[in-house]
Amino acid sequence: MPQKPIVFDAPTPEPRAITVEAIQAEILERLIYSVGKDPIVARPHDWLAAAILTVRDRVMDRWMESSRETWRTSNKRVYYLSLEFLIGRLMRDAMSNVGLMEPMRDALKNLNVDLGDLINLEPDAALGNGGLGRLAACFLESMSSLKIPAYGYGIRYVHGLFRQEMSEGWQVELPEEWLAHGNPWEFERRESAYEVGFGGHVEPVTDPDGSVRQEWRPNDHVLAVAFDTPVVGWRGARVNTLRLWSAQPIDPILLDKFNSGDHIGALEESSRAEAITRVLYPADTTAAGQELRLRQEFFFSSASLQDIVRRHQQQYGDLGSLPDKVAIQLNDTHPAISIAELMRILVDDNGIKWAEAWKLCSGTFGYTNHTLLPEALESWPVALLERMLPRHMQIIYQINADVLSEARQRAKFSDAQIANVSLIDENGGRRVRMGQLAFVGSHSINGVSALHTELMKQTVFSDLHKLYPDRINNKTNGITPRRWLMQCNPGLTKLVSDRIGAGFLDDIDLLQGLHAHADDPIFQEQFAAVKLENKRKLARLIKDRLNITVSPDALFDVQIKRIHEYKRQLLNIIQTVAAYDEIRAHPEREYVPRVKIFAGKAAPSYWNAKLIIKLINDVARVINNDPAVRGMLKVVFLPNYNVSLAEVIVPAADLSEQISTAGMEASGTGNMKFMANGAVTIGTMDGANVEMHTEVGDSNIVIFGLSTEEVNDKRARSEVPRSVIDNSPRLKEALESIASGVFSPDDPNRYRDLIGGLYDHDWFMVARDFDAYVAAQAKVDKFWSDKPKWNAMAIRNTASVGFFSSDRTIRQYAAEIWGVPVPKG
Ligand code: GPQ
Repeated sequence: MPQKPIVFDAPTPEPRAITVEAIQAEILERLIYSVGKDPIVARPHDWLAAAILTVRDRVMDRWMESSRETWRTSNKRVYYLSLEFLIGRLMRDAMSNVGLMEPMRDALKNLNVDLGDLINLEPDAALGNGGLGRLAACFLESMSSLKIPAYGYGIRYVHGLFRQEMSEGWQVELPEEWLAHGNPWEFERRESAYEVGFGGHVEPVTDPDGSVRQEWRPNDHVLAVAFDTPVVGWRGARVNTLRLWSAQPIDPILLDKFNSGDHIGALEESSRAEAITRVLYPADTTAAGQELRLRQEFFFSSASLQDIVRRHQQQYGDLGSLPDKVAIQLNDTHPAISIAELMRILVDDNGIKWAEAWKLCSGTFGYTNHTLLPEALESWPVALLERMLPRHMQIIYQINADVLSEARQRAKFSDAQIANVSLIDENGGRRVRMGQLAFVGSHSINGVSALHTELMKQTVFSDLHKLYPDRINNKTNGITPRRWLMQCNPGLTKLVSDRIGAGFLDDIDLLQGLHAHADDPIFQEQFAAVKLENKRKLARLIKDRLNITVSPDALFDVQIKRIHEYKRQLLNIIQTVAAYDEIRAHPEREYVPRVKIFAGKAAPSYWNAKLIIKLINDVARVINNDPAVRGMLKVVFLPNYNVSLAEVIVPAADLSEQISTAGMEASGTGNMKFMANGAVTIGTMDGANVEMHTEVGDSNIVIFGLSTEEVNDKRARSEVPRSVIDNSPRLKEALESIASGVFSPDDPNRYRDLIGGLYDHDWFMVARDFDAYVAAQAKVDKFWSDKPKWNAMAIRNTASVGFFSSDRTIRQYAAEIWGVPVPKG
């Protein structure tokens, strides 16, 4: 039954005036009437809550107006489904985007509260692991800034990504408690709750007209309750909604059990349901493979689709117009089960014919692939799916039958090709491949950088690409310049505005205007002075947290990201050891003083990644305490890397390490953040580094190492790298010192196997790229020693970053995948 359409003709309220007095009064009002605290006794967290509520109030009008407009104009909506949203803090972002920074600062000052302190008190919303989740957050902000009607759908994890602490240089994981003081940003929507089913069986049902349809009868239900957070665009252009689902029991307490004295059993259902949204899986680019993870995936997919379909029917009354009014983007395969769920809703619940439903479905979905790493490609045992989602398994079989018959008949595929495109992997236990499901159920499949998209066509999806040659397309990633330039680097923002005008705040491509000033000595000095100030701030943070003194005049050489063998923190730390050996061997030579800065989390079950963290800390201890180094080299590992820490480190970096094995980093987005803030990149021809090289020009980036083809070639010939090591005395010496326990006297064998792996197979080409990396670092030293040259390079990086704005990326998604207009201005 179509519901009654909503008519929005209420007048839009006039925006309230932004004056310090008004805001001050609002903060006090919020403190007293919403937080319930007397200003005399209010604690910092009370002020934070009052401040957030004040800012939130100020975006409400825009929020409501935004959604009214979409109902009124019948514009197409975009739904971004993602298991991760790595948002970080929201207050500064929201204040800055609606122009409240200064009035809030002054109003709080009048109340004897420091805005900066409050900003730093806000916990990070760390509902993601790394690049994939942070991309989702940048995209949401850009969609609001570009006035695209959009919703983010995800999970409201009670515990986001774990907190990392160090115990004698080892990573220790502790639960993260971002909700400990409540979350003033969110609105709980009890009225937007949906039942999500699991398990049970499928029954054929005969309708009054004699037709037979399948009906899923789950035997287990949980409630998905919506929590909404406003996402404010630049200058308040639009306010979209991030809707996160929380799992709750249908019956919070089983009274029968309780009354019979089984008090624990009475709560069983409750804890089973709540387990679904309790914690974020901490593995990045590795499929979790556990049943609870599949429950998470289906839970949020089903709730989101029920919500989308309800909203669509309420406005349009039928589902035939779904692809015209709805675009659903799948952020990797984590929500890919949505394809089967939408088919179930269309065919079983709404009686739409299979072929018609399939058209609606693939017209609605788009799928973004974020990695080619085989361990990340999700697949689920058929037996598990049959048990947890029996109807979906039938639907997947039906889809597969259609695809395979098309492959045989139209494309005349061989058996090997059929095996490649099949949704069922028949090797070693039957499994459903979520990448294949996402591909066939979508009209667009995109990669996240030019190289990655090409490799997708050649590798995982080569045969699907032959079958559907116009589906794969590229959308190179981007970052929001609001958070990653304007907010995190106010000094640079002001300098650039003073020089080329403030137009770049609204049109990032105007940064190109900086090229004309790149060689101006005065501008260079000012640019360097801003960098120095940011480095001082970081140096203070390093002193506070680690009690290590670093000189802001040294070159800050930074590698911050998840710890992974393919990202090659190991290459960086081995080169650090080689530099240390050289300083000790040749005390008479001159060196460029460097601070090697590392930060990043390892997946708790990823042993080698955790060992690499320990190695960095072991090397740091030895180097930082060796008087022979005379401050030429310092090594710093900053614990608990997160968005807020990145916002301090990135503006302070001179050198950005983007040194993944070619062909393995789908895009990278940290690389873009550093570029925006005037760091020079040392990197391989991998991911979006390739496009950065094009944008900034060969002379303003330091590229080294094997190409993707060379890597593949060496792997195919499975040659052993031993001779490479034997021919590089520097590498040999560094490896032998690490392997023999120079940095781990308490456990001399600690790194034997880690280093031994480089001799045996060296899958990630650490040994084979080593000499090229050392040569590239020597080039960096040379450029750094020529200050005008370095400054010009740094300025040209900022000047060239426009292409890497997520506004550009989102415009391309809008035009080429979603078919939604982006209003001008
Ligand atoms: N990425 Cl599959 C993640 O952060 N997590 C994941 O689970 C997968 C990919 C990253 C990828 O490694 C980076 O190269 C990309 O820049 C990033 O996604 C965003 O596309």
